[in-house]
Amino acid sequence: LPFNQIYTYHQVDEFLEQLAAAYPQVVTLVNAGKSFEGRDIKYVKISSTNFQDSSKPVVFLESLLHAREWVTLPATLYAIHKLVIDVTEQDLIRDIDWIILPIANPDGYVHTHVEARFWRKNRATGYMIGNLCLGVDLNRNFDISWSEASSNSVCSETFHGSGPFSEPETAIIRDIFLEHQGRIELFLDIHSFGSMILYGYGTGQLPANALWVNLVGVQMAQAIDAVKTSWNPNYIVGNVALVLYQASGSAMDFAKAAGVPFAYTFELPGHRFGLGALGFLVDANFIEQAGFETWEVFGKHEEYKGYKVYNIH
Ligand code: 0X9
Ligand code: ZN
Repeated sequence: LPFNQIYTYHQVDEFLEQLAAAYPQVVTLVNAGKSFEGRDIKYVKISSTNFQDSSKPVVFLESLLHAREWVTLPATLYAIHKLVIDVTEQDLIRDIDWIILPIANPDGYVHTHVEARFWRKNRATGYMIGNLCLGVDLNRNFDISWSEASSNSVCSETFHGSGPFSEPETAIIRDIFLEHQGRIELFLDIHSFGSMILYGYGTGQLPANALWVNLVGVQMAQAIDAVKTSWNPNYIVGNVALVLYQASGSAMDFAKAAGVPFAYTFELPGHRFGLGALGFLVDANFIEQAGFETWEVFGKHEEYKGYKVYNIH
């Protein structure tokens, strides 16, 4: 699978199926359930010991919770590639088990390919006003501080749904956290854009281990900045509610509440000539780069030392 283009839902699905068939010792493909429109939401478990050794920490990577943020897909696909196909850091599959969910919002993602490139939310129709306005912002639909800093209008881009986990897509992610509770040490919710590594609760509080979370975040940013393209800015690391804005019901907040000590929202870089929403467009030159530079946070983990720092929480 070359990493110089953005794959469709079906292409990703086919890739995951073929990967699981070709590497049955290492890859377990899980069909976690169906989206609102009935598409399968699949993730891979990657492990040199078939996920059995519960003393191993788990790293959970997820992309495309927001449909239009296409550049996040090569980041998770490249991680899969480096853990299964082109393994250059053996210790990463020896010491860590991985959960990687490339398309968290399949209905929205398909919609951005066939209908509306800048669609963000899922495609839930149950909230429509006549035939106006649909979709829930999945990153406002988790139960932590639900509805405190989000919209109750279905026409809003940050509509939080009728209640926590009203949407099948967020319930599926919740269940992944609960199923592996106690083992997930690091969660990256990969978004775009803005070149940011964000942590903390969406309503402004910081977790008790915030100093460590900041330290690891800074190390991750340095690892990426060391190889980034000249035209992209350096990553900014900080408290999400200060650096970006307040938001309740996010996946990152749920991760922390479910006991994940290191939870981040990544905002990958935007299109270099994209102003406003055009930042979501993908620069062909950057697709490959987006994959391998995000991978630096793991591939260069001797500097990053993420999973070693976890022992201190
Ligand atoms: O608004 C979001 O959901 C994320 N930004 S995006 O441009 N990709 O939509 C940021 C979420 C950060 N989390 C919190 N603010 N809690
Ligand atoms: Zn997003």
